[in-house]
Amino acid sequence: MLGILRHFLAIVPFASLVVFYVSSRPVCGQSVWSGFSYSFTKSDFADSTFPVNQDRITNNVWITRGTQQGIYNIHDEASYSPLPPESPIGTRWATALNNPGKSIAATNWSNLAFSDWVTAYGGQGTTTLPTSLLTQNAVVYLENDNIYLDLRFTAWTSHPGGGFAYERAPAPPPITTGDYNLNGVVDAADYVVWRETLSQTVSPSSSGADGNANGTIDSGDYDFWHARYGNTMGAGTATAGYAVPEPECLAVLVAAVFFGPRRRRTRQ
Ligand SMILES: [Ca+2]
Ligand SMILES: [Ca+2]
Repeated sequence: MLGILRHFLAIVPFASLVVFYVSSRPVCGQSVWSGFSYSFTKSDFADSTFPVNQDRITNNVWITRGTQQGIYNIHDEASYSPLPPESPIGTRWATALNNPGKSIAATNWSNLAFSDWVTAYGGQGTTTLPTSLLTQNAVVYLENDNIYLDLRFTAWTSHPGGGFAYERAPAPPPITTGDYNLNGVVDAADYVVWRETLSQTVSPSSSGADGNANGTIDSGDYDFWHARYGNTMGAGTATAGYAVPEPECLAVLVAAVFFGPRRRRTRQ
Protein backbone atom coordinates (compact mmCIF):
# COMPACT_ATOMS: atom_id res chain seq x y z
CA MET A 1 0.00 0.00 0.00
CA LEU A 2 2.85 2.37 0.89
CA GLY A 3 4.47 1.73 -2.49
CA ILE A 4 1.24 2.54 -4.31
CA LEU A 5 0.93 5.79 -2.34
CA ARG A 6 4.49 6.80 -3.17
CA HIS A 7 3.90 6.09 -6.84
CA PHE A 8 0.72 8.19 -6.80
CA LEU A 9 2.47 11.12 -5.15
CA ALA A 10 5.24 10.91 -7.73
CA ILE A 11 2.73 11.12 -10.56
CA VAL A 12 0.71 14.09 -9.26
CA PRO A 13 3.16 16.91 -10.17
CA PHE A 14 3.67 15.52 -13.66
CA ALA A 15 -0.04 14.99 -14.25
CA SER A 16 -0.76 18.52 -13.05
CA LEU A 17 1.79 19.88 -15.47
CA VAL A 18 0.22 18.04 -18.38
CA VAL A 19 -3.34 19.00 -17.41
CA PHE A 20 -2.32 22.65 -17.07
CA TYR A 21 -0.56 22.62 -20.41
CA VAL A 22 -3.34 20.88 -22.31
CA SER A 23 -6.03 23.13 -20.83
CA SER A 24 -4.15 26.33 -21.57
CA ARG A 25 -3.16 25.69 -25.17
CA PRO A 26 -4.86 24.52 -28.36
CA VAL A 27 -4.25 20.84 -28.93
CA CYS A 28 -1.11 19.97 -30.86
CA GLY A 29 -0.72 18.76 -34.39
CA GLN A 30 -3.14 21.13 -36.11
CA SER A 31 -3.45 21.17 -39.88
CA VAL A 32 -3.83 24.30 -41.98
CA TRP A 33 -5.74 24.19 -45.25
CA SER A 34 -5.21 27.31 -47.34
CA GLY A 35 -6.92 28.81 -50.36
CA PHE A 36 -10.36 28.63 -51.94
CA SER A 37 -9.95 26.13 -54.78
CA TYR A 38 -12.70 23.73 -53.69
CA SER A 39 -16.29 24.77 -54.43
CA PHE A 40 -19.43 23.34 -52.88
CA THR A 41 -23.02 24.13 -53.85
CA LYS A 42 -26.31 22.95 -52.43
CA SER A 43 -29.25 23.80 -54.69
CA ASP A 44 -32.59 25.06 -53.42
CA PHE A 45 -34.79 22.26 -52.10
CA ALA A 46 -32.05 19.66 -52.55
CA ASP A 47 -32.44 16.85 -49.99
CA SER A 48 -29.95 17.51 -47.20
CA THR A 49 -29.87 13.82 -46.26
CA PHE A 50 -28.23 12.88 -49.57
CA PRO A 51 -24.44 12.82 -49.37
CA VAL A 52 -24.19 14.73 -52.66
CA ASN A 53 -25.86 17.66 -50.91
CA GLN A 54 -23.43 17.58 -48.01
CA ASP A 55 -19.91 18.95 -48.00
CA ARG A 56 -18.12 16.15 -46.22
CA ILE A 57 -15.05 18.13 -45.29
CA THR A 58 -13.76 15.39 -42.98
CA ASN A 59 -15.15 12.24 -41.41
CA ASN A 60 -16.53 14.43 -38.59
CA VAL A 61 -17.90 17.46 -40.40
CA TRP A 62 -20.62 17.18 -43.08
CA ILE A 63 -22.00 20.66 -43.84
CA THR A 64 -25.48 21.02 -45.31
CA ARG A 65 -28.68 23.03 -44.93
CA GLY A 66 -32.42 22.37 -44.80
CA THR A 67 -34.93 24.31 -46.87
CA GLN A 68 -34.45 27.33 -44.63
CA GLN A 69 -32.43 28.63 -41.67
CA GLY A 70 -28.72 28.05 -41.22
CA ILE A 71 -26.14 25.46 -42.07
CA TYR A 72 -25.49 22.51 -39.79
CA ASN A 73 -23.26 19.49 -39.40
CA ILE A 74 -25.49 16.58 -40.33
CA HIS A 75 -22.87 14.18 -39.03
CA ASP A 76 -23.73 15.32 -35.49
CA GLU A 77 -27.13 17.06 -35.67
CA ALA A 78 -30.36 16.57 -37.59
CA SER A 79 -31.18 20.23 -38.22
CA TYR A 80 -30.00 23.77 -37.64
CA SER A 81 -30.03 25.17 -34.12
CA PRO A 82 -28.94 28.62 -32.91
CA LEU A 83 -28.80 27.37 -29.33
CA PRO A 84 -25.57 26.15 -27.74
CA PRO A 85 -23.81 24.18 -28.98
CA GLU A 86 -24.62 26.30 -32.01
CA SER A 87 -24.75 24.83 -35.49
CA PRO A 88 -22.72 23.65 -37.20
CA ILE A 89 -21.65 21.56 -34.23
CA GLY A 90 -17.92 20.94 -34.11
CA THR A 91 -16.99 24.13 -35.96
CA ARG A 92 -15.74 27.53 -34.80
CA TRP A 93 -15.48 30.56 -37.04
CA ALA A 94 -13.28 33.63 -37.38
CA THR A 95 -13.98 36.65 -39.61
CA ALA A 96 -12.91 40.28 -39.61
CA LEU A 97 -16.04 40.99 -37.56
CA ASN A 98 -14.86 39.08 -34.53
CA ASN A 99 -11.21 39.77 -35.38
CA PRO A 100 -10.98 43.44 -36.38
CA GLY A 101 -7.67 44.37 -37.90
CA LYS A 102 -6.48 40.79 -38.16
CA SER A 103 -5.50 38.92 -41.30
CA ILE A 104 -8.29 36.40 -41.93
CA ALA A 105 -6.27 33.49 -43.23
CA ALA A 106 -5.96 29.93 -42.01
CA THR A 107 -2.21 30.40 -41.81
CA ASN A 108 -2.84 33.12 -39.21
CA TRP A 109 -4.99 30.84 -37.04
CA SER A 110 -2.97 31.31 -33.88
CA ASN A 111 -3.75 35.05 -33.81
CA LEU A 112 -7.50 34.69 -34.37
CA ALA A 113 -10.46 34.49 -32.02
CA PHE A 114 -13.18 32.00 -32.89
CA SER A 115 -16.88 31.98 -32.12
CA ASP A 116 -20.01 30.25 -33.33
CA TRP A 117 -21.02 30.67 -36.96
CA VAL A 118 -23.75 33.32 -36.58
CA THR A 119 -21.76 35.46 -34.16
CA ALA A 120 -18.71 35.40 -36.43
CA TYR A 121 -20.81 36.82 -39.26
CA GLY A 122 -22.32 39.65 -37.26
CA GLY A 123 -25.33 37.99 -35.67
CA GLN A 124 -28.69 36.96 -37.00
CA GLY A 125 -30.18 39.21 -39.67
CA THR A 126 -33.73 39.77 -40.85
CA THR A 127 -33.83 38.50 -44.42
CA THR A 128 -30.73 36.42 -44.49
CA LEU A 129 -28.80 34.59 -41.82
CA PRO A 130 -26.41 35.79 -40.70
CA THR A 131 -26.17 39.43 -41.80
CA SER A 132 -22.71 39.59 -43.32
CA LEU A 133 -22.41 36.11 -44.74
CA LEU A 134 -21.48 37.06 -48.29
CA THR A 135 -19.08 39.86 -47.50
CA GLN A 136 -16.63 38.22 -45.13
CA ASN A 137 -13.92 35.65 -45.63
CA ALA A 138 -13.67 33.18 -42.79
CA VAL A 139 -11.31 30.77 -41.15
CA VAL A 140 -13.14 27.69 -39.90
CA TYR A 141 -11.77 25.56 -37.10
CA LEU A 142 -12.87 21.92 -37.17
CA GLU A 143 -12.64 21.05 -33.51
CA ASN A 144 -12.52 17.26 -33.71
CA ASP A 145 -10.05 17.22 -36.58
CA ASN A 146 -7.87 20.10 -35.36
CA ILE A 147 -7.99 21.69 -38.81
CA TYR A 148 -8.05 25.37 -39.73
CA LEU A 149 -9.28 26.16 -43.24
CA ASP A 150 -10.13 29.17 -45.41
CA LEU A 151 -13.75 29.53 -46.54
CA ARG A 152 -15.94 32.19 -48.16
CA PHE A 153 -19.64 32.01 -48.97
CA THR A 154 -20.60 32.86 -52.55
CA ALA A 155 -24.37 32.30 -52.56
CA TRP A 156 -27.19 32.12 -50.04
CA THR A 157 -30.95 31.70 -50.51
CA SER A 158 -32.60 33.89 -47.89
CA HIS A 159 -36.15 32.82 -48.75
CA PRO A 160 -37.23 29.18 -48.39
CA GLY A 161 -35.17 26.91 -50.56
CA GLY A 162 -32.05 26.28 -48.55
CA GLY A 163 -29.52 26.81 -51.28
CA PHE A 164 -26.03 28.01 -50.53
CA ALA A 165 -22.55 27.86 -51.96
CA TYR A 166 -19.06 28.49 -50.75
CA GLU A 167 -15.46 28.13 -51.75
CA ARG A 168 -12.99 26.64 -49.33
CA ALA A 169 -9.52 25.23 -49.02
CA PRO A 170 -9.15 21.60 -50.02
CA ALA A 171 -7.23 19.09 -47.96
CA PRO A 172 -3.55 19.60 -48.69
CA PRO A 173 -1.83 16.81 -50.60
CA PRO A 174 -0.31 14.28 -48.25
CA ILE A 175 3.41 14.21 -47.70
CA THR A 176 5.00 10.97 -48.74
CA THR A 177 8.59 9.96 -48.22
CA GLY A 178 9.11 6.55 -49.81
CA ASP A 179 9.26 4.90 -46.38
CA TYR A 180 6.46 2.52 -47.21
CA ASN A 181 6.83 0.32 -44.13
CA LEU A 182 7.12 3.34 -41.80
CA ASN A 183 10.33 2.26 -40.09
CA GLY A 184 11.96 5.67 -40.45
CA VAL A 185 14.25 4.98 -43.39
CA VAL A 186 13.79 4.43 -47.12
CA ASP A 187 15.24 0.96 -47.42
CA ALA A 188 14.98 -2.41 -49.15
CA ALA A 189 12.04 -3.43 -47.00
CA ASP A 190 10.00 -0.68 -48.65
CA TYR A 191 10.67 -2.29 -52.02
CA VAL A 192 9.11 -5.51 -50.68
CA VAL A 193 6.00 -3.60 -49.61
CA TRP A 194 5.78 -2.04 -53.07
CA ARG A 195 6.26 -5.35 -54.89
CA GLU A 196 3.70 -7.23 -52.79
CA THR A 197 1.03 -4.58 -53.28
CA LEU A 198 1.77 -3.72 -56.90
CA SER A 199 -1.37 -2.84 -58.93
CA GLN A 200 -3.57 -2.49 -55.87
CA THR A 201 -5.64 0.62 -55.35
CA VAL A 202 -5.34 2.41 -52.02
CA SER A 203 -7.55 4.84 -50.17
CA PRO A 204 -6.70 7.46 -49.22
CA SER A 205 -4.11 8.03 -51.90
CA SER A 206 -0.56 8.17 -50.55
CA SER A 207 -1.18 5.37 -48.11
CA GLY A 208 0.86 2.17 -48.26
CA ALA A 209 3.38 2.16 -51.09
CA ASP A 210 1.64 4.90 -53.07
CA GLY A 211 4.57 7.29 -53.01
CA ASN A 212 3.35 9.41 -55.92
CA ALA A 213 -0.09 9.69 -54.31
CA ASN A 214 -2.14 8.73 -57.36
CA GLY A 215 -4.21 6.08 -55.60
CA THR A 216 -2.61 3.05 -57.26
CA ILE A 217 0.53 1.10 -56.46
CA ASP A 218 2.38 1.45 -59.74
CA SER A 219 5.76 1.84 -61.38
CA GLY A 220 5.81 5.52 -60.43
CA ASP A 221 5.94 4.47 -56.80
CA TYR A 222 9.00 2.36 -57.51
CA ASP A 223 10.69 5.40 -59.08
CA PHE A 224 9.62 7.51 -56.12
CA TRP A 225 11.14 5.01 -53.69
CA HIS A 226 14.32 4.55 -55.74
CA ALA A 227 14.98 8.29 -55.93
CA ARG A 228 14.82 8.54 -52.13
CA TYR A 229 16.66 5.33 -51.20
CA GLY A 230 18.67 5.79 -48.02
CA ASN A 231 16.78 8.85 -46.80
CA THR A 232 15.92 8.96 -43.14
CA MET A 233 12.88 10.73 -41.77
CA GLY A 234 14.41 13.68 -39.97
CA ALA A 235 13.09 17.11 -39.04
CA GLY A 236 11.01 18.77 -41.72
CA THR A 237 9.67 15.56 -43.16
CA ALA A 238 6.60 13.60 -42.31
CA THR A 239 5.53 10.11 -43.11
CA ALA A 240 2.05 9.88 -44.55
CA GLY A 241 -0.48 9.76 -41.77
CA TYR A 242 1.85 11.19 -39.12
CA ALA A 243 1.98 14.82 -38.06
CA VAL A 244 5.28 16.47 -37.24
CA PRO A 245 5.23 17.46 -33.55
CA GLU A 246 4.99 21.18 -32.95
CA PRO A 247 7.73 22.72 -30.78
CA GLU A 248 5.28 23.21 -27.92
CA CYS A 249 4.26 19.56 -28.18
CA LEU A 250 7.89 18.58 -27.96
CA ALA A 251 8.10 20.61 -24.77
CA VAL A 252 5.54 18.33 -23.20
CA LEU A 253 7.55 15.29 -24.23
CA VAL A 254 10.71 16.82 -22.77
CA ALA A 255 8.82 17.56 -19.56
CA ALA A 256 7.73 13.95 -19.48
CA VAL A 257 11.33 12.82 -19.68
CA PHE A 258 12.64 15.14 -16.97
CA PHE A 259 9.70 15.39 -14.61
CA GLY A 260 7.78 12.22 -15.20
CA PRO A 261 7.75 9.38 -12.69
CA ARG A 262 10.89 7.26 -12.89
CA ARG A 263 11.11 3.58 -12.36
CA ARG A 264 13.13 2.74 -9.32
CA ARG A 265 16.38 1.08 -10.15
CA THR A 266 17.02 -0.43 -6.74
CA ARG A 267 16.76 -4.18 -6.58
CA GLN A 268 14.18 -5.76 -4.35
CA1 LIG B 1 11.32 1.75 -44.71
CA1 LIG C 1 1.10 5.35 -57.14
